[in-house]
Amino acid sequence: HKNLQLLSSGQIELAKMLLEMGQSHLFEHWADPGVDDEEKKGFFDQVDRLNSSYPGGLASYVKSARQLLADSQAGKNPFDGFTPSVPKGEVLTFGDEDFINFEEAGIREAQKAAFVLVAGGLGERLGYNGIKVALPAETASGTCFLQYYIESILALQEASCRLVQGLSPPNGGCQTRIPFVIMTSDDTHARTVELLESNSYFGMEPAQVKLLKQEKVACLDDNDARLAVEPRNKYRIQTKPHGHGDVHALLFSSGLLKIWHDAGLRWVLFFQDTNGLLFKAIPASLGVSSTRQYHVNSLAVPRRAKEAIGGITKLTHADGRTMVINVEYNQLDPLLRATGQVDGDVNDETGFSPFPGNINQLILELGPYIEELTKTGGAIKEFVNPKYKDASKTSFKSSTRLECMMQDYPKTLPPSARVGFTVMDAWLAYAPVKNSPEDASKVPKGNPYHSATSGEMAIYRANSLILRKAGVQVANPVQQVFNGQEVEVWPRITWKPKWGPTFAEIKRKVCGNCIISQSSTMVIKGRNVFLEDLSLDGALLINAVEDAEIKVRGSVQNKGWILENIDYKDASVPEQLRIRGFRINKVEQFEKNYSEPGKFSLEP
Ligand code: UGB
Repeated sequence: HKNLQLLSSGQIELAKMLLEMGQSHLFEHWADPGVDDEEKKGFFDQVDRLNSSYPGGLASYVKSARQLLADSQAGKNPFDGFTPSVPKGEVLTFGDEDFINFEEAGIREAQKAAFVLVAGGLGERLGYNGIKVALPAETASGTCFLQYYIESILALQEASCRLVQGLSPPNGGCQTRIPFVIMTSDDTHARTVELLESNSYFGMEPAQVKLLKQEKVACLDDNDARLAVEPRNKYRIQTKPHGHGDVHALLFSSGLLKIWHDAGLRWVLFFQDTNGLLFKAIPASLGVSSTRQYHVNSLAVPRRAKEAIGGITKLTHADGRTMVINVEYNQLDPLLRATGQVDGDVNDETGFSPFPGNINQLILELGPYIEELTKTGGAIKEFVNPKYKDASKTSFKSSTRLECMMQDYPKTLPPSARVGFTVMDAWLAYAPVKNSPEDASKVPKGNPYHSATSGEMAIYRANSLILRKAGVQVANPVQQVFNGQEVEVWPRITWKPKWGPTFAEIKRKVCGNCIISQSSTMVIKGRNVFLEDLSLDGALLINAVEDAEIKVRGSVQNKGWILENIDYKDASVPEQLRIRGFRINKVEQFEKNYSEPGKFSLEP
């Protein structure tokens, strides 16, 4: 009360709201007027932000928190009344006729798509200090995740233009610009902007890229949802991330969905920060969305039981309602046990869990999406996960907060919504970089490491297998151990997304009798590079401008590039290399640069 005179009418309203919500403790330690007045102003600025960035405001946040905390304390099962079963979806096999047809359908639709990357998380599990999208997806070409994503979207844009409008970019007059949104947070925003600006947006037009920053939410100290005071500043409320589910409310409030709809777009594709394989799966899954008319399509891969990815599950309620939804990895096992499946989450005779693994890549049809968000404002069903001090569940070890996940979007949809999923081979579609070397080396044998080491090796493996399928003789891998993880080491093959946006396009680029040995490296940075009767045993690098056409044939043999072990504890090595456990020693290579348009023949 002593400080009332300092406050504007807006601030008095906020203060009243806090008091009515039982948050008087927030003011208990305030100094008299004249002391810390700037900090007090800062407090109300923060409350204002927390209030306006949450659908329904802080009052609604506290109300939901009390309910969820009470449910958690009572041990209420969020799936009460539901029985899980294995849902039906589209299962694709890379390279077969269906796959190729779905890819073509997807490329047709790509010009009506917008992409949304959720990149607000810091990735504490990985133990890396930078933003994850700045990490190299692989170190043979040194392409970071953000560059890979942007170049992949540009490749789709170009392929779609070519297929639908018969235009041949880059100078063919293609007007399509696929929008790209990145959700950031205070933890990642400035560094994401810096990465984009210092790299000229990796070739995308800056106006094509929009950043939406998510706000954190208030932390809660107890079951009454008393807001937690920041330990280092008594004039601030402690905050933590609310989860990737924020992306829906942010997109809705930004007005972008309406702009896209008015511009004739039809699809919104959501994806996560570190999956260097993802875009190999995008054309076919977008094709599935349009062919099957899915309002919601989740990408999935076969999942090992207890693997730390959610399971796509059909839930049937006692009252007849059903939904197809992701059940997080820590909930699937107890849910199965509680509904009569005594062994819980176990592999079946195929060696995999019968529940497909959610890789959190969602394709939503824009029209029904806007309709739904108009009702909900983008609010997603939340959950709370307090760490209690003891079994009485009356106090927490540390403050908690409400969280939400983007894949919970279908939870509010009516039963008429068409919710499906698409299962792809894991080698093709999913290789995230989430776990630190220490944690990865403890992953049970047979389960994927999800580390920087496995993420990079998965790219080489996928490219090798794709080329094999296209008719190239690619040698078998060898097993090697890096940072305590045994991985398959295939030839280090990488290419620019524009070289091969689809399998059909890759097949067009290779012909004759091509052979690549296991110790080889091939880095193709160019669009129109054709491999004909190439025999590679060493390192081959081709850098070419977009409209140079190069036919490569004959034999390349040199000492090549060698993988050298490094220890993740060796602080003299840059962190981005240390976390993968190896670096490339570039002993010898055959490198050719083409900076002018034209047709060339390369016969080393
Ligand atoms: N993210 C945000 O943008 N904001 C946030 O507040 C938090 C995260 P994690 P998680 O693919 O294996 C998900 O931490 O949440 C971004 C699925 O829920 O990498 O543990 C963050 O930057 C799970 O079902 O993953 O698990 C990143 O891009 C499973 O599919 C993304 O959200 C799992 O991913 C995911 O954050 C998986």
